Amino acid sequence: MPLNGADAAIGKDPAENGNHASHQPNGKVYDVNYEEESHNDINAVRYPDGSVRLRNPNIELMDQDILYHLALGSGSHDLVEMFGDVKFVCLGGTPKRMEQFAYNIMAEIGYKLPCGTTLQDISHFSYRYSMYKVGPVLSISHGMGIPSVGILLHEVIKLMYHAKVQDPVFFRIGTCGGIGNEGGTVVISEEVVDGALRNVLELTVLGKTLQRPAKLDRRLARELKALADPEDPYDTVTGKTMCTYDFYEGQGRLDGAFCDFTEADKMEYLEKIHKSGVMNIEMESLAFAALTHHAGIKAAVICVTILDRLKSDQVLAPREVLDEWQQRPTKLVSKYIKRYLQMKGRLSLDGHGSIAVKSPRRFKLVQQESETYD
Ligand code: R2B
Ligand code: URA
Repeated sequence: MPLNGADAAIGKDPAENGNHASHQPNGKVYDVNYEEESHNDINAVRYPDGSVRLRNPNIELMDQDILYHLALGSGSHDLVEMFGDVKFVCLGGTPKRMEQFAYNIMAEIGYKLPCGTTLQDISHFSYRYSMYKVGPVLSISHGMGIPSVGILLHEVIKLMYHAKVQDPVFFRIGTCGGIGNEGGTVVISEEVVDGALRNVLELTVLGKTLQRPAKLDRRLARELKALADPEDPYDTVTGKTMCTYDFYEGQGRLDGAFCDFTEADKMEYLEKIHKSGVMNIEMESLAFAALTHHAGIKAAVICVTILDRLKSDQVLAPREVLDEWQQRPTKLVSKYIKRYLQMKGRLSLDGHGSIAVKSPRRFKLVQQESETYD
């Protein structure tokens, strides 16, 4: 298949996009001025071979690092053997959807499981998140909201480091409420903002509130948009995504257990954010963009609207319709991954990916620890 303009750009690493955060870790907490410091200090987030470097000097001094919510550990598992070939990390809300995504991507890239085997939830013993691996693709559930995706991202970014993964690309695929976009529209985020239209993630650390810039890779967003099929019976658009800490009051819904504003207040707010370019509202993109940016990881957010918030608060579409809509972002991401692997000649895959135990004793302990506690 001939490559078009979008394909030509696929596969460049973040260094080429100037998409790095850039200060050396020093253990202190302070407000970071990214505009001043994003002068492409790639050394802060990458080793010379392109593998992920952590902005935390503590980790390499630890005897082992237990990735508690993933039920994995650097002492218990051979993470390089298990995950060293990863290129794409796809995150989405629910375990079922991410299991389904893993099967979809398997079909898309022609990955075959050895006879008699099935996909395994690698993080099963955490009972928190689910993780599936299909060749160079990880498919992981992130739960709902910023705290859930934030915890997951800390551990997945550390996993990238321990596994010596080179220049990974992260995607969040999910659902959202449209702002002036009817149900079934695919929105690729160019920017993310909070409920007050600020594009930073606020985090209180040691009693001080710091702000992390929430930035996505614009080029990746454009490449994804270019892959949308004009024949699709729905729109694929790019724009600003609002991320809130709540589904009800935080998104201006009148139908939560509490509501202290009127319908007119709600419409005034939604019209205001619509005018400022907000295309959709969801609940994870701010942390996703801020943490991937801080790690120098190229990332994109692709969501499907399940209603138009200018018309309703309740999700009224039937289950089968919602199921079909939710396939739409996954189709786009699968297409991107397939094109990338085709271009790199990586569609035939090697044997990475089965569970490889380094220390049976530590392996058992990690499983028990993740299993036992709430
Ligand atoms: C979209 O849908 C979920 C709320 O229903 C939330 O995780 C989100 O971002
Ligand atoms: N997810 C959200 O966060 N909001 C919606 O309105 C729909 C899905």
